[in-house]
Amino acid sequence: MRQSLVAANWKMNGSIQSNQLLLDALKQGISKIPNTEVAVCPPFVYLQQIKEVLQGTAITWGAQNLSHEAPGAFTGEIAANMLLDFNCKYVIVGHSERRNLYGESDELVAKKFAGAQSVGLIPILCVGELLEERETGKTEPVVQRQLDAVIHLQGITALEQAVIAYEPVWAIGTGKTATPEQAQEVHAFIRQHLAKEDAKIAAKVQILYGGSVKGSNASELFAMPDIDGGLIGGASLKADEFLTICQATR
Ligand code: G2H
Repeated sequence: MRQSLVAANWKMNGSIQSNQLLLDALKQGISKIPNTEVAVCPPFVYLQQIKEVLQGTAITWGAQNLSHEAPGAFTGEIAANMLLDFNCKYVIVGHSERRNLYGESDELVAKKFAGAQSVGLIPILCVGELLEERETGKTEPVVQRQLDAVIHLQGITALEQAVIAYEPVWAIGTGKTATPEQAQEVHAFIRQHLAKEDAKIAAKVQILYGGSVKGSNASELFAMPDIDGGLIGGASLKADEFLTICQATR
C-alpha cells in the first residue's frame, strides 16, 4: 500500500508574515491528518523560516527547483547540496511552469532529477501534456517521453527514490480540473509504462495529481486507485482549504 502524500507548491507566493500565519494553522491542523504525509514547498528564500517553524513537526518540506550544476560560477542558481542545509526532503523538478516559461527541456529536467538524488533529495518529477497535445491525442506519448528522459539518464531504479506528479498543463491554475477518470487514465498509463521496466517499482512509486485541486474536488480525485495524493498550487495558500485537501486522501 502506498502512503498518501499531499505537497503544497507555493510557487512565487508568500511573505515572512503570511507564511507564519499559514504555517501556524497547518501545524495546528496536522494532528487531524494521521495517515498522510504533508509537505510544503516554498520559494527558496523562505526555506530557513520553514525549517525553523516546522522542525520537529510531522510536516516535511522541499524546494521548487534546483540547479543540476555543482556549486560554482552560476549566478542566481541554487545547488542541490545547499538545499540540504535547510533540511529539505523534496525538490520539485520539471514543473510545467519551468518547462514552458523557462524552456527547461526533458534532458535538463532529467539532469536536475539526477542532481537532486545525488545528494539524497527526493525529486518530485512533474509530467503532463499541453491542451493542444491532449486534443491531438498525444497525452501518452508526451508523458512517456518526459518519463523516458529520466529513465534513460538514471535507469528505472532511480524511480524507487522519487515521486511523480501528473499535472495536465491545461488544468494548472485555470480552474479546469481533469475529471477523476481522465486523471486515473494517465496515472494508470504511467504505472503501466514503468512496469515494462520493473513491475515492483511501478507498483510502489507514489503518483500525485496536480492541477486546480481544491477542497471540493480532492476526495473524488484521491479515491482513484492510482492517485496517491496531490501537488497543490493555489489552494495550498489557504490553510483551511489545504487542510481539507489533505484530509481527503484515502
Ligand atoms: C499545478 C498546481 C501545483 P494549481 O501547477 O503544482 O497548481 O493547483 O494552482 O493548479
